[in-house]
Amino acid sequence: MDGKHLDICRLFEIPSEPVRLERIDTGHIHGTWIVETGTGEKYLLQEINRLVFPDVPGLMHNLRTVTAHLQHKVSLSFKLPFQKILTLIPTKEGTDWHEDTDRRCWRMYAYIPGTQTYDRPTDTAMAREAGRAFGGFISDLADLNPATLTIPIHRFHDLAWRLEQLDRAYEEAPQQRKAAVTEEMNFMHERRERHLLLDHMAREGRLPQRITHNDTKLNNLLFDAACRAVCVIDLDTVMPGIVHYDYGDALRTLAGTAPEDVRDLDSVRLDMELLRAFTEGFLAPLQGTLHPDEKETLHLAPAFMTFTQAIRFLTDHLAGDTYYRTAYPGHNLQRAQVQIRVVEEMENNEKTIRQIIDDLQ
Ligand code: GN1
Ligand code: MG
Repeated sequence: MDGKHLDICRLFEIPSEPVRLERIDTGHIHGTWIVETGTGEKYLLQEINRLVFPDVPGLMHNLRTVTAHLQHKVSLSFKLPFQKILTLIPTKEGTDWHEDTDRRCWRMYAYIPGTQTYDRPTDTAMAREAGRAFGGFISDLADLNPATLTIPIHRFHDLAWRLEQLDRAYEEAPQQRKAAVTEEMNFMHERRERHLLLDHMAREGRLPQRITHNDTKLNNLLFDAACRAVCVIDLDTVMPGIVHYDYGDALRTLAGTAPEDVRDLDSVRLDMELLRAFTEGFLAPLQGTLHPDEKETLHLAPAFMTFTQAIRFLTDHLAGDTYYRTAYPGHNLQRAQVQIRVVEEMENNEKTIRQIIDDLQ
């Protein structure tokens, strides 16, 4: 057991002595531990990845602002009784995070008992619930002024910039790595114009800016035993964006039939029933909110977001795996190859996706 982590836990406002820690590794960015106290309560300790989030005060300001806004919705009974909001536990000094002598930053959350995360949906009911939760998240934040938030990561879903980053990483990569990604690089360059369309529209202000979550993978939702989506987590990238980011990124992990890093690329397919169920759930809370231009272009979002993610994984592979946590050499390349397969499936099914969206209007 790591004494240092328990010492950190003691700095937070928890009613009894922390005694046990268990690391969980579902996220690719921060370090996360479940903390158990002598009296059996649980908390989540997180070390903030400062390479990814250098502006910790800005990040924590966003978290505080967004969770307070959502909590206000609960107090007005705008939420269903089982729905929970991520809750920060302050330090004993009353701050939202602790910076230690090594400049490492730590924060703590209340643990929501009886819940778990899933990397893949078990059925269409779960996909529909996920849709409802992420669509509801955008709708709950529609009356929060975007100007109250800082931008935690600039150009996060900016495809043109991601493509530049990819080209730079490729130029700077060792020859051997370059040679091994010829097929993937060709794929990215063949497809870039097609996917830049949505990027251009967002940049030119032709699509409304909303507060979006921006990291809507399925495992950023907590589900209870009845498979209801209880809580939206991982709020670090909440910032102004377009609805396409959340719709598209969610389908990347929700509608593919295999994990994000599966070895067998032939197992990667798109499950249109999961996609339909997610879309139903997502659009319901946004009924009456979306602009016709958003509805007209939403079908482009799944391939756009998956393409952007493929580029990010490939860039990190070329740059020597400095961003995403990896479990083995080539892990990011594997992830990029899976995303490429998903993009192909999404492109091939673009008409059907459009039909599904249209049928739900
Ligand atoms: C990261 O933190 P996590 O694992 O939920 C990443 C997302 C990617 C995702 C890919 C801040 O999310 O943008 O889509 O990995 N978060 C950040 O699985 O870069
Ligand atoms: Mg996460």
